[in-house]
Amino acid sequence: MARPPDTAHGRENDMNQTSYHTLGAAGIRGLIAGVPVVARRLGGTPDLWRVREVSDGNLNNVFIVGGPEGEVCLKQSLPHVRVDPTWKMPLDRTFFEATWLRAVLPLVGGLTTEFLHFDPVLHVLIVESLSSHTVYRTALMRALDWPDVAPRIGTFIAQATFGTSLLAQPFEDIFAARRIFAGNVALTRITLDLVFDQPYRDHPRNNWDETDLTPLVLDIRSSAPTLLAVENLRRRFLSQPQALLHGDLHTGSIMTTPEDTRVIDGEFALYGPIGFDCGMFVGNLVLHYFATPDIAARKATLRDIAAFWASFHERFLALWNRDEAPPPGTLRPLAYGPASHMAQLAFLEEVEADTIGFASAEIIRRLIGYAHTADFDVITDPRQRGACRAGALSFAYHILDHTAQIRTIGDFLLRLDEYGKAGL
Ligand code: SR1
Ligand code: MG
Repeated sequence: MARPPDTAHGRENDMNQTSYHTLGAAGIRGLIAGVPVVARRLGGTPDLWRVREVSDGNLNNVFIVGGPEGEVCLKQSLPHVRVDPTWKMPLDRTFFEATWLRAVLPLVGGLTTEFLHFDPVLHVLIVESLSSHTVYRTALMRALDWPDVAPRIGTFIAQATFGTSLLAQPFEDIFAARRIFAGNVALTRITLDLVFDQPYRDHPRNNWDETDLTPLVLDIRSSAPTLLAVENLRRRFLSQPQALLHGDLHTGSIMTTPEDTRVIDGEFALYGPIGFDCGMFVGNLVLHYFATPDIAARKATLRDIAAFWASFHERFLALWNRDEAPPPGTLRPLAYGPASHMAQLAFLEEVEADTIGFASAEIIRRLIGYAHTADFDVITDPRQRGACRAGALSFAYHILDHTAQIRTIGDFLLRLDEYGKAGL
C-alpha cells in the first residue's frame, strides 16, 4: 500500500516501508535479503553483508555491498540531484538505466555490466560490482596509457547503436522502444539545458574559476556561426532518433582495466543521433588532452581518438554488411553494390560530422557550464591550469566556428594537434 505523496520520500530504516524511501545499510540488507539472485551472489546471511557508500556522481546514491562470496553494486535514485538537494528530480532514472541496460546487454558482448535486479518502488538498480576496475577518467588522470580502451568504446557504440536502430529491428519494435525512452524527459531536459543552452548565455548555474576565460566566453556568445552550429546540434539531438543512445558517455561512465572495459550509468538513455554518444566520448578525451601538458601523453590521446573512430566505423559497417539475415520485418535493402556502399559511407559521414559538433559542445559545457570534469585538477599551478582550460575552450570554439569546413575526424585531429602544440 503506497503512502500518501507528502510522506513518500521518508527516511530509511523502517524495514516495513513499502513505498519509496532512501536506503541506508539496514534498508539495503533488508531489500537484498528478499532478492534471492542477489543474496546468493553475496553468500552468507544479511548480518555478514558489508555496505559501503561510493556515491560520486551528480545524481544518485551508490553502494557496494559485499558478502562472504561476492559483491554487487546498488544504485538508488534520489528525489533531487545528489549534489544539489534543492534541484528536484523525478525518481524514474533508474528505470531508464535498467531498461537501457537490458536492451544493450545482448548486443555488446561483455562491454557493459551484468543486470541483477530492478526495484520499481524503491527505484533501485543492482548490477555486478566492478571494484577491480578503475573509472577511465581516473586512469587517464593517473597517466595510465591503456590503448585498447578507446577502440573498445568504438565497438560498444557501434554494436549498441546498430542493434537498436532500424537497420537491425522491425520498425514496430523500434517505435515501441522510442515510446519508452521518450519518457526520459527529466534527464533529457538536463542535457538540453546544460549542454545546449546555459553555456551560451548568462545563467546562475554556469561557472568557471579562471577569469581569463571570460573574454573567450564572450566571444563564443557573440559568434553567430558558433551559436547557429549549437542550435543545429540541439535540433539534431532532439529530432534524429537514429538509435538508442547511452546519453552521457563521458570518461566517467566507463570502468576499465587494461584488458576489460565496461560502459556504465545509462540513465540518460534516449533515442537520438549516434554521433551524440561518439561526441561525448571524443569531447572528454579532448578535455584530457588539454589537461595533460606532456607531448607523449597528448600523442597517445590523438592515437586514442583515431582508434576509437576507426573501430566504430569499421564495426558499424561490418554489422551493416553482415551475411546473416536481419530479423523478419526489418527493412530489406533495395539496392546492392557500389552505390549502396557509397550510401552507407554517406550515412557514416553524417555521424562523423555530428561527432565533431557534439564533442565541441561537450568540451564547452564542461569548462563553463554547471558540471565540470576533474581532468584539469591534475594541474596544480592555477595559471597553467587556466591556460590549459583556455586552450581547450579556444579549440572547441574554433571547431564550431568552422563547422562547414571541419567534417572529418582526420581534420579534427589535425586542428587538435595544432592547438595542442601552440599551447605548450
Ligand atoms: C545535474 S546532472 C549534471 C551532469 O551530470 C551527469 O553526469 C550529466 O553529465 C549531467 O549533464
Ligand atoms: Mg552518470
